[in-house]
Amino acid sequence: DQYGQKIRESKAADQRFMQLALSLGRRGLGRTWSNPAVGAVIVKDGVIIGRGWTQPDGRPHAEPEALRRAGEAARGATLYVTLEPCSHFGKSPPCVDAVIASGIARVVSAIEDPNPEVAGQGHAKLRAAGISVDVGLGAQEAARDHAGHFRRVRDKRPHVILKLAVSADEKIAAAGHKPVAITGESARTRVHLLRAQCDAILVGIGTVLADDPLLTCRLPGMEARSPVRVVLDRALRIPGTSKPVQSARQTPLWVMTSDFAEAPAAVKLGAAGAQVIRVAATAQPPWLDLSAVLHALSDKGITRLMVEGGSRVASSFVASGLVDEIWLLRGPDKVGADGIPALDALPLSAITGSPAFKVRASEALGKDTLTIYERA
Ligand code: AOF
Ligand code: ZN
Repeated sequence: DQYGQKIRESKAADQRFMQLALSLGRRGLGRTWSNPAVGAVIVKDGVIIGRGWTQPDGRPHAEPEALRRAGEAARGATLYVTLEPCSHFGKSPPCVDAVIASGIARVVSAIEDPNPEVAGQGHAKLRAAGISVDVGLGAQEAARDHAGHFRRVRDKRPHVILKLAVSADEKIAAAGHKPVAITGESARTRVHLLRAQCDAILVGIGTVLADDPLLTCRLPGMEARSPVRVVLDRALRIPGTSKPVQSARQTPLWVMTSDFAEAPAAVKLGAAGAQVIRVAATAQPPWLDLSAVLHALSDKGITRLMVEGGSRVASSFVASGLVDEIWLLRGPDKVGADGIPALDALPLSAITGSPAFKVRASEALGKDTLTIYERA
């Protein structure tokens, strides 16, 4: 009937506007830490009158951005937002106060904010002010987009994304690190885009010594979106002449080391613009306590961490159970039996055959395939 038709139409409209809010929110991924990247859309009589997303460095928040654009027209309108509006005085005043003052009549919110300062109080305050509040539309996608924030709030560590590019015979490099192409151009583009959407990128000192990678995002126009570069370097072996150190004044470089590392080396790195962070050492590879590394990064505000290698670091992360998401790129060619295995001590089936992970998505990128795994 006509009434049922109306309900279906308004549900479809809610879904459309929430999808838009989610995609606006994603614009901020990698540049809002320690804040989550939230999106907001304000709609009146089926027309979008304001859009907003969390701004670089985390403020303003998404809601005041959208409200500012909607202006007076917000009165009686619906706000779609990808995270519960905040109710606390942080570095910004509470978004719920701005929403209430604007005269918004209805709020469609994707998911509750687990931050103990908010944790349902945002929704409750809106309801107490007479605003109609629906929670849960787009929750699954929002939970993915805010995975870094949720992980940091709940477990005091970042969301960890392991990226692996392997040949047809499951190697990540040729013997002796001789240069060899594993994956092609569109895979490279996707990886650089992922770098831009992460707060920090981590490699082991072995990778720096072997490849001297710059670890920045080098997509045209997106250079400024490079993540913080993190190097695990127990004995502070990173050369002052390496690309990461040479570029430390343009793109942050954090060198994670142990208490045993010599002070003069740390002072030199500091003088070059890098930050030296000391964490607990371990008696076995990877020689630094990975939980302590992640805890230290979370303390500094990192919510989304990409782990890019090498083989030792990747296998230590997998073995430690600290990996939340894996981007596995497979190229078409073989490297040969003497190549460097993807996961040092572990077979690749520690990921692909593990009940701990399930495939979220898979796609072809030129001659390569990308499979994204998430926790099962
Ligand atoms: C929102 N909208 O766009 C974001 C929110 O220190 P503050 O004031 O920036 O508050 C930080 C907290 O606010 C953060 O930990 C998270 O719980 C929430 N982020 N909230 O209403 C937003 N980014
Ligand atoms: Zn807020």
